[in-house]
Amino acid sequence: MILNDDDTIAAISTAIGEGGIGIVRVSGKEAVTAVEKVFKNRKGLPISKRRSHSIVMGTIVDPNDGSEVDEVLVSVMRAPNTYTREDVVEVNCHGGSMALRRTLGLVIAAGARAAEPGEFTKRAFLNGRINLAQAEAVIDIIRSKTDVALKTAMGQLGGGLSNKISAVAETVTEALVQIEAAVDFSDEDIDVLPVEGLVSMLKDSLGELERLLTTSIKGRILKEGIRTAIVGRPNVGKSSLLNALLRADRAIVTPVPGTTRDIIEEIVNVNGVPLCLMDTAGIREADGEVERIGVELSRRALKISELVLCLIDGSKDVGEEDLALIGEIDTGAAILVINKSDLPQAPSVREIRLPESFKGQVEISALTGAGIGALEKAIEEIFFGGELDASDTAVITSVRHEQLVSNAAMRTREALSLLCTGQPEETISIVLRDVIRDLGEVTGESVGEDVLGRIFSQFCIGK
Ligand SMILES: Nc1nc2c(ncn2[C@@H]2O[C@H](COP(=O)(O)OP(=O)(O)OP(=O)(O)O)[C@@H](O)[C@H]2O)c(=O)[nH]1
Ligand SMILES: [Mg+2]
Repeated sequence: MILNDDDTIAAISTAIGEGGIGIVRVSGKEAVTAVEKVFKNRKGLPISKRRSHSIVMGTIVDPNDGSEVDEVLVSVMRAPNTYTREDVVEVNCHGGSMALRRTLGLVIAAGARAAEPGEFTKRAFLNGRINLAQAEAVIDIIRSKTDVALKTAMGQLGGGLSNKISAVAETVTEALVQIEAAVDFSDEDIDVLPVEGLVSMLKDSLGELERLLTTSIKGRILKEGIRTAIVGRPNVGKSSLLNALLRADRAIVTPVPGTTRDIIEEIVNVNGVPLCLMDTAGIREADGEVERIGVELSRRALKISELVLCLIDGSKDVGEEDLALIGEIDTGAAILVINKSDLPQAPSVREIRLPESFKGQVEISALTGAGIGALEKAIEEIFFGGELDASDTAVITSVRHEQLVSNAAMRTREALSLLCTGQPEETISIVLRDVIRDLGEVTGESVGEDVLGRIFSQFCIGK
């Protein structure tokens, strides 16, 4: 791997816009000297003479004309105990975009270069402070929308997943070493391959990989939330249900059928399960352009969702349109939600035949809140069998990791079958090398520039 040891990078690391403070971060060999050229402290030693991890107050001054740009606090952190393992200097400016941009411009003129997205974290990875899976966890932490997602990402940053993967890679490497040792003896017509021991090592590894793969659905859910659409005919109480689950008046509720037109999206936390909840326009033969578009959007939401909460009004007889809609929901998971249980119930509601996609049926009143708890329980039950354990830190949350682990599992299975059918050691060793390479790509031990480029380009500049 190529390491641009020599250049020093700089970027505004805080969000754009006005804020209490904003930070220009500089990392690399010239970090201290570059900042020193544009910084004047009130008293004491220049920053190059300060001890590591100290903070100095002073002013950013344009060396060209001596004009003062901002009053700042400068933190000096010397390698290797820093985010990037290089010298890092952070200039805490007043959080206006002008002060930050001018400070960054001056630091760049003084010898730094503008950092690419994720380049600080990339350096932390290249310099060996964190592995690739941990670097990816940094993006997940930034993007976390729920407590559980944050907790899972923190687990990954702490090495939860990488440790498991490395342990498997180690076992497979050990098996490979034994197999390759046998190749060296293959001329001597003696059976040196400890097949039984190898089979058990590979079986253990396969078991662990398969177990990790089972966490991937849960991992993705924890990270992104379950895409959930609330659908039903107009006026059945969809928006009221969204509000009840959110415990806030988010969507407009009126007695007029056809109130909701646009899709309203909110993240809600249901017993620790994050739902990306979509309230939709009531589905019916629409009158008018706006409503027609709304109904189209509802149908699209229905298609892309992983969970459908199909709502009917329990106080009214079930109509053709209700049945047609229920029939449409034939894939994924759905729950029939019978609303308005506070009103006298129509008997026909109990006789609905549900397609297999329906995993349950719950009676609620979005108005009084009755049954909302039971609905939440039903949702948790569908996705986690009622046992959501967010404390498991070895969870696969990214598609990239899932593909690599799945490939590794497939190749391990193949190696096992080659081993059991007495195939040549050379063939088995090729397959095992693939397994080790795939696992190494998760943690970044064997990974190309292109993969790195793709991963770090998802970061924001300054991270
Ligand atoms: N009695 C009773 N009324 C309810 C209940 N839930 C909703 N309503 C009423 O039903 C009417 C429609 O509620 P909404 O939540 O706007 O229904 P919607 O399905 O979003 O309607 P559209 O957006 O028009 O498709 C309102 O007057 C609500 O107050 C309930 O559980 N019990
Ligand atoms: Mg509505």
